[in-house]
Amino acid sequence: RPRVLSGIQPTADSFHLGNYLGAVRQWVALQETHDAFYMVVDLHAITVNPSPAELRRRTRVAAAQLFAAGLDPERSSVFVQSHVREHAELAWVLICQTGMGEAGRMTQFKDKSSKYGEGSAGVGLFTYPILQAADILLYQADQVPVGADQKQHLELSRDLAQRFNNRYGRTFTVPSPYILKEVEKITDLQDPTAKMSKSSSSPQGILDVLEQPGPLRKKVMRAVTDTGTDVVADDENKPGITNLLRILSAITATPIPELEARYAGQGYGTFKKDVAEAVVDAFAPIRERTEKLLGDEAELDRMLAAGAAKARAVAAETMAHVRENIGFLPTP
Ligand code: AQP
Repeated sequence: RPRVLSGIQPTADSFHLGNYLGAVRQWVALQETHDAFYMVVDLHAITVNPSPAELRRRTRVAAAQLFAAGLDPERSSVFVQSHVREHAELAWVLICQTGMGEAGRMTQFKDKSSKYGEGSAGVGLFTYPILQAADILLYQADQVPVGADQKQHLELSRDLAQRFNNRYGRTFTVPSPYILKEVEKITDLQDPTAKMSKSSSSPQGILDVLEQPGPLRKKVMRAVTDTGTDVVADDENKPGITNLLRILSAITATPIPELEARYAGQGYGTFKKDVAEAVVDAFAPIRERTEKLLGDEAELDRMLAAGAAKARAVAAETMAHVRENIGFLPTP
């Protein structure tokens, strides 16, 4: 079976609809056909310096949501990144293979660092994509299911794998992105050209998986739509309606042309109501299961320990090859 790997940051109290449709739902589907590794990337989350209590809480909430969304601990290795020490170790090795200019071209760093003063963004934020390359290469992943915002980082992972293999002999599988065009960028409800994001969307622009039905419905009904009344997909002129069409299409597995035909002549109101109900119906069971899983922390931690043990076995093997190939003496 080909291997698939991906990760999600514990940087909020809930995942949002973009994380769910763009990433987590694919993860659940891929565990049926792939050897699957999925992690909560807490080493990435400390690039923005959360408090220890917040990080602990969010890491467990993130893990619980992954299981609640359908990841099966029998079929997927679900773990917390910091439980596998090799991530940090390989990141250092790869940092030493990366050019400053190459790292400096990453647009996510430019976006995220722009809110800090000149030169004040953390070095961790700068090296974030290199740690991400280590995450992927450690597991010899063939495919990495992500949203469109991760394309450039995946390209760096591929470059680093190829460079290392050329310099030190075949060590890493060169990974490919797995991106579903239809859901690669779910956008902010209030700013439908920007991606829905944990850190930059306003509360009105984001639909959280753990949110109650009332607020979810309200936000969809108040989503920015475009002038006109036709429910048709048109990225240029109707980004708001197009985003809602993509959401309804993905959740209900209905092609967009079929939705356009169904809502022809009905205006935006009925359509938005249906989108709201679809979101509420998709999220409610995940919320309920997440709450249940969080009610037994000891069991959740046991599930994560089992995932970490499976991950560690693979990571240790890759790291042993890296150490040997790069010329480190055998560990005494
Ligand atoms: N709006 C989106 N549409 C489709 N996919 C998305 N993803 C994120 N936003 C969208 C995908 O979700 C996965 C996990 O994301 P992450 O936790 O690594 O963080 P991110 O990509 O940086 O997402 P956020 O919400 O913007 O988080 P913050 O604000 O913490 O940086 C990834 O596969 C991502 O592509």
